[in-house]
Amino acid sequence: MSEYDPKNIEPKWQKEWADTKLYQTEEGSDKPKCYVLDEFPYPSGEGLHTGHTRIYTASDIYARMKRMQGYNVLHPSGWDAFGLPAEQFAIKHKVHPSESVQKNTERYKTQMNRVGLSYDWEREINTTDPKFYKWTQWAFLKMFERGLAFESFEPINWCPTCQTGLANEDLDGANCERCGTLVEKKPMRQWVIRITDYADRLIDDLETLPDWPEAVKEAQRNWIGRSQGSLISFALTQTDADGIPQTLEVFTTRPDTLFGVTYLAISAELAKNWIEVGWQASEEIKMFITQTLQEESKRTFDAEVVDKKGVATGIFAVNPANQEKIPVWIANYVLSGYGTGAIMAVPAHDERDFEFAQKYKLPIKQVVVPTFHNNNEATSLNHLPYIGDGVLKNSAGFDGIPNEEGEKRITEFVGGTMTKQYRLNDWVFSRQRYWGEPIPVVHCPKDGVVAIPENELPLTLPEVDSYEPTGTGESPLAAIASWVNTTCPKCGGPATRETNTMPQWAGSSWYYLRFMDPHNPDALVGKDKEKYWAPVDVYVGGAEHVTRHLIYARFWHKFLYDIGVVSTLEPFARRRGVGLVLGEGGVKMSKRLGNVINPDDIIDTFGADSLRIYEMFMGPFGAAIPWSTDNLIGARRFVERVWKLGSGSAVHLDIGCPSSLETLYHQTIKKVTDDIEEFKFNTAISQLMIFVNMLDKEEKIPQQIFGDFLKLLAPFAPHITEELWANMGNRTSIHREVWPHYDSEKILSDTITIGIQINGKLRDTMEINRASENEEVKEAALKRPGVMKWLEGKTPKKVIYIEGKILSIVL
Ligand code: ANZ
Repeated sequence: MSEYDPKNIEPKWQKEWADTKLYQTEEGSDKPKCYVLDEFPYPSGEGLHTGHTRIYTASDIYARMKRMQGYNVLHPSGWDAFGLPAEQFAIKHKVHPSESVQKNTERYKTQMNRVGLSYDWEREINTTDPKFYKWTQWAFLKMFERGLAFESFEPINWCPTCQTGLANEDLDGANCERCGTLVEKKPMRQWVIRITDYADRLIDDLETLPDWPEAVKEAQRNWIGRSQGSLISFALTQTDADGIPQTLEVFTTRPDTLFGVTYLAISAELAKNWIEVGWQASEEIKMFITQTLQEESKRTFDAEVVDKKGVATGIFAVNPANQEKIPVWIANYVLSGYGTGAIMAVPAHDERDFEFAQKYKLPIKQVVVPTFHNNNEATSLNHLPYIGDGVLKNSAGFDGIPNEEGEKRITEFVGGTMTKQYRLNDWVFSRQRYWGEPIPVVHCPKDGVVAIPENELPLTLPEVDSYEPTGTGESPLAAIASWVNTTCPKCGGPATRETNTMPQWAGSSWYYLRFMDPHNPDALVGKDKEKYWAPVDVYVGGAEHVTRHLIYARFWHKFLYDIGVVSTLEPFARRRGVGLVLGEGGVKMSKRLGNVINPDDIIDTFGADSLRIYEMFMGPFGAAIPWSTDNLIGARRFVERVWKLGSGSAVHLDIGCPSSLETLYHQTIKKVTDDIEEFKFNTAISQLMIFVNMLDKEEKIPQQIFGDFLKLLAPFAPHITEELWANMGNRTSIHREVWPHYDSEKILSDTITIGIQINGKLRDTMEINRASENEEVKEAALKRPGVMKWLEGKTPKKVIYIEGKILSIVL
């Protein structure tokens, strides 16, 4: 029997699989399809990390099982290679981004192959390939045609370090998500996509996704932030003064509290607009505005916590419900980007207004009282602000009605309109940087912004000498006169090209469609192929993409649906999220801490199969888990045991299945199948471990049983299983075998096998009668020699028995 050495096994099979195109997707197959996708990587200079391999191994296991179950599986990968990081890497290392992207993707691909991932590389795509981004540009032009992509001059987030405009999704609180710099608001020309037109559908269609984790759906709902409310107009009194409008409109989610309004408040930005059109504000007011605007980004993100400050304008408004005269204030907690930038303040029923009113001694008028009549009544009546429901009082003809009913009635009474507001902003879609898709429009002095004709796509990114940001708010492309100066497709006169580029989220918003039909020169995706493959059946990725990439991609998909390119309303039927791989001890892995684990090193020392088993066994797939070299060694030992079993003399050809194995055999097939389907890889592996323990005890193992065991293990450890399978005399790959079936009648037996864990590690297994009492099981377990040797005479701290499954001993 030879020693187990993955170096003799793994590269050999990887080459064989590549040479025989074992994982190639079938074209025109009449098998049912299964599209298994993981978020394609951004090929950074650092290479693959263990977080990548955790995701990719999981989707690989799933794809491998599905292939064996008879599905035509699409399991591709590629490169999300445009964007700031690639460009910054290039600037730092003084190479053209296309060169470093090329180098990095090659390294990634080699690494991915060393892990034994079963991608169909015939379908590899790269977002920076003109053949790919032609279709990113094409989709943009379709949006432009329909008025969804437009030029805007609103102030946007500007990162002074990255020297580019950013979307809200690119921020981490008030800071640039990439470099951590506090962003500024900068008015500048930019391209924007009207994603807010899709806000309702992006929320409502989440209901059609039962296989998405509820937490992900909730995060999306919050990000889109839909509020139902009313727009209500207040007449202003000093309308003869310059710059002051006749009426002020507010957005409120609580029109029922209109009789309780004691002041109005406007944002500093709105006040500044009034001054710009002629309002003669006092020096004190101007100072307040300047100060508040300086705190802009802090206010935008911490509106709830910001220290409330304000100044009275001297202007008054009339409450349309009761004709009361109320003052208009400027307040720092009123934001310009939400609603109308003006609020009606109801201190009795809103925390922020309450705090403000107390500070500036403004009246507080209660108009909602709780309806319950219990002991709490007195205290809750006196406790303001009261933000709950109840009945109206001090509200003239509406007194005594439930406040919810008052929302509509009071809005109608004052001639307001019911409406919705969203936290989601339109998508700021231009970057003042080099390494992105050129935006395919020209600026013509006569015809304005004109789309370039479709047959001129792709509009390729020209070579530049200097791709460093200019810092002027212009992209480096602006410096290439020969590229910039062109003719207008409409009038033929001189025109200039748009020099901003698209954000790094553009290509990833639709790339999953291209894998279905990667080489099609005539369409983004062919109709038949889309019909067959869509939607993606399982999409695996990280939590950081829940409110960015996943919202952008869902939006892009819905747009393509509207123009007839795709046939499904949603791109991803099922979403599974991975937990982080932390450094040993539970801290984040980072270069700075020097605790980054490189999968190449692990493969060199332990082999890819052990890495795969370890990363899947480390804990529940969605949980953040610290790296543990001890447990990695445990995974390697398990792989070695399988090797010993398979290359020893126990496996026999012609014997029947001993009854001692039969039940566990069927149970194992069921458990592993169900667990892979549910992404419970850790428990699937522990079942396989239990089975190996059992096999180990047999003098003779029927070949068919051992073969089926190898098939169940094959998705997890594709190399060793292929080797042992071949050693059994098989001439075709185990990865094209049929997945084992279980007999449900044989699963229920009087006896079951449970695992015994000691300090979290599986040390023994035990057969028990299904009907055994829990205490009996614990007692029996502690008397087993295989357990006692670990106890070393000590009494365990805790013995936990999870009925029928596992007994866990804590020392
Ligand atoms: C009066 C009122 C009474 C309000 C009450 C709340 C409670 P969401 O749920 O986030 O949509 N608001 C409106 N525009 C604002 C802005 N630009 N900056 C800061 N606050 C703004 O919140 C909507 C509520 O937030 C609105 O309803 C308004 O205050 C405030 F008992 O109007 B409310």
